[in-house]
Amino acid sequence: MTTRIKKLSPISAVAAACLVSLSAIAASGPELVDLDGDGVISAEEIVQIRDEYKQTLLSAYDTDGDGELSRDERSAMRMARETEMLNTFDTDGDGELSRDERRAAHEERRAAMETQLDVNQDGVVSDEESAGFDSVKSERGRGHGRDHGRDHGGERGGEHGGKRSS
Ligand SMILES: [Ca+2]
Ligand SMILES: [Ca+2]
Ligand SMILES: [Ca+2]
Repeated sequence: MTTRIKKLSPISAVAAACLVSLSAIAASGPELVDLDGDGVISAEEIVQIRDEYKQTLLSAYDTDGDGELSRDERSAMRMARETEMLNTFDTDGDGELSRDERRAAHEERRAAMETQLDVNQDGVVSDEESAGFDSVKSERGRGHGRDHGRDHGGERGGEHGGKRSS
């Protein structure tokens, strides 16, 4: 007796099909890749990928080309993202995301993230594999939003000593 394992869920099929569209990019976030091929996705790699992702979004939604996203441009981006979320996860087609649908979206993203982090594809995200992501995540959790104290008073009046006799 063989059990058929149905691995291809409709959701991931749709997600894969949507990779071409920019709104899909906006909805799904950047894909994490082990850029230097050392087997782990380091915090630096994640930062770099996110920066590039921001650039992608910027070039996609910066319609007036001034190099930043205005409020209108941002809301256009958000709309595209939401539409994409609906297209992908509104499984009952009622035009909004129920709690279950949101959860499914969340799960899907988490699964995708884990697949990406599992660089050696052994089905397990090891501590090494998740370390970079974890450190970026905790950093983001802490210093979110406001730029509080850009430089914490590094050099204050440093005229000190330095007598030289030649
Ligand atoms: Ca790496
Ligand atoms: Ca729905
Ligand atoms: Ca792994």
